[in-house]
Amino acid sequence: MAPSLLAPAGIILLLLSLSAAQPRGDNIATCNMNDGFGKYCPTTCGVADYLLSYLPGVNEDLNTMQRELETITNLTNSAEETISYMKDSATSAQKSAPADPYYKKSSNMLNDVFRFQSTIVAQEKQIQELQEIIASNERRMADLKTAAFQLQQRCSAPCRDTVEIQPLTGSDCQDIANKGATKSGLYYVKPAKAPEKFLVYCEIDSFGRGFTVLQRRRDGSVDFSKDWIQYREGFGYLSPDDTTEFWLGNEKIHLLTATATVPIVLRIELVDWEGNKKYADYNMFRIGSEADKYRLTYGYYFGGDAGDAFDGFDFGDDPSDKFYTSHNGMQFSTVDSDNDRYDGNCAQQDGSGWWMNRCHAAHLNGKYYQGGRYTEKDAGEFGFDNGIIWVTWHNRWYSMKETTMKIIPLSRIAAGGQQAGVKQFGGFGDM
Ligand SMILES: [Ca+2]
Repeated sequence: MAPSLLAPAGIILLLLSLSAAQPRGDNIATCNMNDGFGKYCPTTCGVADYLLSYLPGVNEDLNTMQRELETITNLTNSAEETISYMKDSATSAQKSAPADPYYKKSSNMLNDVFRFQSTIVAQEKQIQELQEIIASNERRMADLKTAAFQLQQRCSAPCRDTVEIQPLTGSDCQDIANKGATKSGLYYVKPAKAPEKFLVYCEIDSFGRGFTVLQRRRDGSVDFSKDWIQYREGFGYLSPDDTTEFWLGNEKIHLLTATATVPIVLRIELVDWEGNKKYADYNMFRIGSEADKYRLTYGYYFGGDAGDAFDGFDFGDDPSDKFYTSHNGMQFSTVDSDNDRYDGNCAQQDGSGWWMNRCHAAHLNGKYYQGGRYTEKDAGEFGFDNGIIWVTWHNRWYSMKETTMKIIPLSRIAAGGQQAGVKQFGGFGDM
């Protein structure tokens, strides 16, 4: 009897733990920062991350319930067998009860029968209890499924009610600006060969230039140590007021650049920990397809005051330093996809995703170091975790405070003159 009582106790504990877990899903309605969704719209991987974080727990709970139910079924079967046996015994005892000479024996047998009958009643009661527990478990599982379904529905349209998305759309932000948009914010774009529209942050300035923003680092609030799929799909948060960190996603960057019919300029903007701002422009910027591991190519360094770090840097260790730290033509690497020119895996060493060579002189997805300074002591799981690098500016291992990667058609970059571009850049960060 004892083991059969232990099992329901275990189930009750399990149910308690499930009911305790359930309200976590309900918090998503408010999308609060502490519950995985951040302040604004998560990118695809933000939602996936959140759901995936629940998956192991839910799977384990379901497996545990399954096991408990099997145990109960076994116990029920064995109880039924016992009852059946008891009934048979009682019947045969009654049948075999002879007349007077065997009165005493018969009486004993009858007592046995009564005892068996009371046992049967007790067993039946227990079976009923077990059946109630099963029914309750089934109800809980149904509730859990409903909750999971609601969670999925919420995640499919995250936070739209709290985020202002501009109505104009276009192939990119310049297209949207050309249609008359004057306000920076979140817009849907659909490049020529994109299967569906997707959300981007458009930085639209007073010259009518519409930059499509690919990457933002601001405060280290988003972990850039992500895998291939996350870098492909994008991660972090897009915000209408440009306050959050994100990687737009390699597939989207590919669609925005590779299918463009005009030359595209990549503008990189950097802010150091003293508040100084610099930039670098690359013309004919293009990211290849996933089949080509999102290879980075550009035509030439188009200017800027931050220096041409994409061209590599002579660190003074080896004559081939510059060659092996250049980035033009490099494929994208992540912790789980090594496409670099190094024996090891640069992305794994740095815990990031980037167009690694062997390894880099520019690395804007590196680890975020508050204050910008770091040393060999800042070793990660696999080695020396490099910071956010644009080595041609500070000429040493210095990690940036803020970075932006954004694109615009070449024909518009100089609208209002290159000086205007610099002036515009001076305002970045206060928007
Ligand atoms: Ca390698």
